[in-house]
Amino acid sequence: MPPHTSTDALEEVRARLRAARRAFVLTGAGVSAESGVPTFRGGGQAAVWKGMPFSLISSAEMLERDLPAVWEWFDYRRGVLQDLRPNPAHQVLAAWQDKFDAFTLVTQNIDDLHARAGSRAVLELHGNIWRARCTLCHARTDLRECSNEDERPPACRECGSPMRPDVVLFGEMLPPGVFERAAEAAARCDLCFVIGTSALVYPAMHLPEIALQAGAYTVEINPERTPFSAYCHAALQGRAGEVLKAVASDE
Ligand code: BJW
Ligand code: ZN
Repeated sequence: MPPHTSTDALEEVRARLRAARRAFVLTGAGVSAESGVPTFRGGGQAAVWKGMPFSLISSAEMLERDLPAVWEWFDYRRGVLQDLRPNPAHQVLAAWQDKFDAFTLVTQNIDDLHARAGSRAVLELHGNIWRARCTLCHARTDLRECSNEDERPPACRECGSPMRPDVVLFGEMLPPGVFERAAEAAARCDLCFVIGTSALVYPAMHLPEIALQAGAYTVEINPERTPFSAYCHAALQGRAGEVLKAVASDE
């Protein structure tokens, strides 16, 4: 059993999982932590790159001010990601997709690890680090087909304008339709998991609020307490991979 998770809480969540028909999962950076992906926050620390807090380097303001610096930050992170693999948390969630009448996996992560674990139709709220998009015509490119030595910013193949990482920075709108589809699923679920997120960033955190309001049983999995812990029905304290394996172990 993961540390700080009582047998009663675990049994209750297992029973809810067996009975659920429509499950909804929101994940954050903590779900990829056991793969070796650094989180943004947690443990009292916030990520910093070249002296800049990530809330600045990952912001719409920085994109306007210094697009090459934004590219450097995302090139660095793709370099970190390229050797990393999905972990048991991604694998348990991929196995759940065929277990319910409806299953919706929504992630704030841009690392593609859910898809690489086999999850289909993942709703990516904050985009994907492996794609670029044109700042003018919005054409998209798969960066796996380009090298980090290509020009920065890359030029759009359609119109020649500078491309940017296809991710949602602070102060930017989410991709059209994605939040709406996620919100619809949240409003219709009977079981909601919120895994590995500091529960600070909106509108993502509206989703479990919608699920709660709709009467869903709501479970948080995180080694630390978050602002959401007080509102959910069960807060399972521990690492996502370990806790999810324990939750899923009697299936
Ligand atoms: C483990 C673990 C293990 C560790 N197992 N767990 C309402 C109120 C106030 C502000 C706002 C509001 N609504 C909107 C805003 C502004 C802003 C916002 O939310 N700010 C708050 C921080 C205050 N939101 C936006 O700007 C959003 N856009 C928007 O609202 O558009 C409308 C608008 C437009 C113009 C003006 C105004 C409004 C967009 C948000 C986009 C977020 N983008 C980022 C960067 C993406 C690109 C990049 O990667 O660089 O997305 S920020 C960053 O935070 C990233 C993440 O997806 C996101 C969430 O972080 P997450 O996943 O929760 O990670 P951490 O690191 O915070 O937490 C990790 C957790 O894991 C910790 O709790 C650990 O304990 C835990 N953990 N190991 C399980 N093994
Ligand atoms: Zn273009």
